[in-house]
Amino acid sequence: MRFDILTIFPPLLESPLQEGIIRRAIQDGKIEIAVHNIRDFAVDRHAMTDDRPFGGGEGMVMKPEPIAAALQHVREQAPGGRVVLLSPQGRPYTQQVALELAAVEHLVLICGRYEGVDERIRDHYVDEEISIGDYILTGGELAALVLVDSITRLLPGVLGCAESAAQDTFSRCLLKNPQYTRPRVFAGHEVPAVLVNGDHEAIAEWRFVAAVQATMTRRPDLLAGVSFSEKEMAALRKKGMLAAIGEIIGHPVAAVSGKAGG
Ligand code: 9D3
Repeated sequence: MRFDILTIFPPLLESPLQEGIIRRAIQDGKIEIAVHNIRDFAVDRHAMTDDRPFGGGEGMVMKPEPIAAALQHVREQAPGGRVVLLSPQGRPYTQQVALELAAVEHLVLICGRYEGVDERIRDHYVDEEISIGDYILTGGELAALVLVDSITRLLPGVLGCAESAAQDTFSRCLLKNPQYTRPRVFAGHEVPAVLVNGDHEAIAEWRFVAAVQATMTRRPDLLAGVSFSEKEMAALRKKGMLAAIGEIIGHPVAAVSGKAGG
């Protein structure tokens, strides 16, 4: 998958894209990321990328020509590509949207700044507009990083185990179970015994139950649409959790045949 990112602050994007799973995905050729400085495509001799709004009003607006020229440059390098404008007015970004975008071969991400971009860019160059949440950022750069990060980890072969993203508890609306690493006893605090006794069946059940527990306490709203296999239901019932979830969602938990247990 190819990402082209248009920004007036390329350094904001550099180091986050040079570490960890993203770095490895680039090295392995799973993704390609090109960051383009919109200022390089400015049309006047002062390389201005913003200007005052017609009709007056607060702040500055990003000029259309540099963005259009940067998009033109990207198209010359790689035609096609879905053009996404990161903006507070956009469609809310969710795991569902990440899955949708992970199926696209080429994404072009435009990072807005100031009060926004000239409406004609939105009207004639942008395929969709995305917001990463209801809070105010100083620009679209961090949002672009959120998209690159969440999409990249969904691509085949990017995570260590190819299946690990598909089996993610999050893709079925559960939070992750708590994680532990060595040492087994840290400052007198022990790792749950089940995780170190080598019973893989028991470990799988513990992880599942712990994920549901975390979700019940921290994000009970996520349980609204959840369903469990018979095996999972049995594990929850044993802990008295099935009834508790029923209380939270307002109706008995539904069993689903398709989901593998554990
Ligand atoms: C204080 C300025 N606001 C007037 C009510 C409008 C505004 C313009 C530009 C607010 C934020 C921004 C910059 N933000 C983004 O470009 C952005 C963003 C965000 O702020 N929140 C969540 N997702 C995104 S994606 C891009």
